[in-house]
Amino acid sequence: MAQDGSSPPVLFVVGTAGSGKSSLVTAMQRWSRFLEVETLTINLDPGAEQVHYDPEFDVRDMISLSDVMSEYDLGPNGAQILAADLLAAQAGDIAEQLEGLSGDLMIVDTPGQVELFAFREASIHLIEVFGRDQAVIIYLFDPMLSRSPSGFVSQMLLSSIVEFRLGLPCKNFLSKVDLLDEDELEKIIEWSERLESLEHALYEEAGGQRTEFAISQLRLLQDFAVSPGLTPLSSELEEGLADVLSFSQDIFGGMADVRDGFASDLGSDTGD
Ligand SMILES: Nc1nc2c(ncn2[C@@H]2O[C@H](COP(=O)(O)OP(=O)(O)OP(=O)(O)O)[C@@H](O)[C@H]2O)c(=O)[nH]1
Ligand SMILES: [Mg+2]
Repeated sequence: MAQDGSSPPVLFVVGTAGSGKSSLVTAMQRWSRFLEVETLTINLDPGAEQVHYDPEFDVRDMISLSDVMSEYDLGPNGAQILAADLLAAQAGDIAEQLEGLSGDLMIVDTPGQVELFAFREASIHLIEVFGRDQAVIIYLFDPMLSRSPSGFVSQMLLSSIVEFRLGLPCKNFLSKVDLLDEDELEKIIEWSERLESLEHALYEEAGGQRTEFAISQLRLLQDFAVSPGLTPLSSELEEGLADVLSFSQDIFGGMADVRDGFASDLGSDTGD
């Protein structure tokens, strides 16, 4: 997009398969309409069967996964990888299509499997097309995986790998919190805030095996995190959406119109 300062912040929604990426994009579009905030939605997942938002740009208009599968005789995973590379080769066309778009915020749905977005060189090119200087990662933790200490730690590490690989500011959200009971939610949030409690839980679960390694990694990561901790999110209940918005505001400032509309609708509940 244009690098003249007029481009809106770009939020790349990333997370493991089924973590709730597309639902968050849908919820953000619906919620921000209500606030009269112009949110542009983008689908970068060529494998999406259907999306429930109304995308300003949809990769499926450029690349069809089923065509790639039949044309190159590939299975779904191979086709996804090739589709990502074919897409990057059309970066110029994408840039042209994005050029005409203006809004307050752009939210980008990424391919189902996290490695397709995080590890393919093509994604780095796409991030440049969208504008690296105003981009952030919204990283979604799967709630079911987060219930065990080892599953939680694995997602912390994965999120930091994604942040390192893509080189963008990142904030972690615990997705679909409406599926967790209150005690589970409290426990997971405490793990994200107090490493000692996570360490204790890991010892209990794994009997000390691998625990020290994991905790020392997390301690280091915590020292460098742009935005530490884990924020509850439910696209279903529209909970935590304000925190998604305020993260990008914290990083990029500005968006005065968005902030005003948001504050007047929500009173003091700015989700901080
Ligand atoms: N209860 C509940 N279910 C949710 C929420 N968000 C998403 N889901 C459900 O979780 C499933 C996966 O959601 P998606 O939004 O498709 O997740 P995704 O990360 O885009 O999935 P892939 O692109 O296939 O990897 C769907 O059945 C959604 O309805 C939520 O906040 N609460
Ligand atoms: Mg999806």
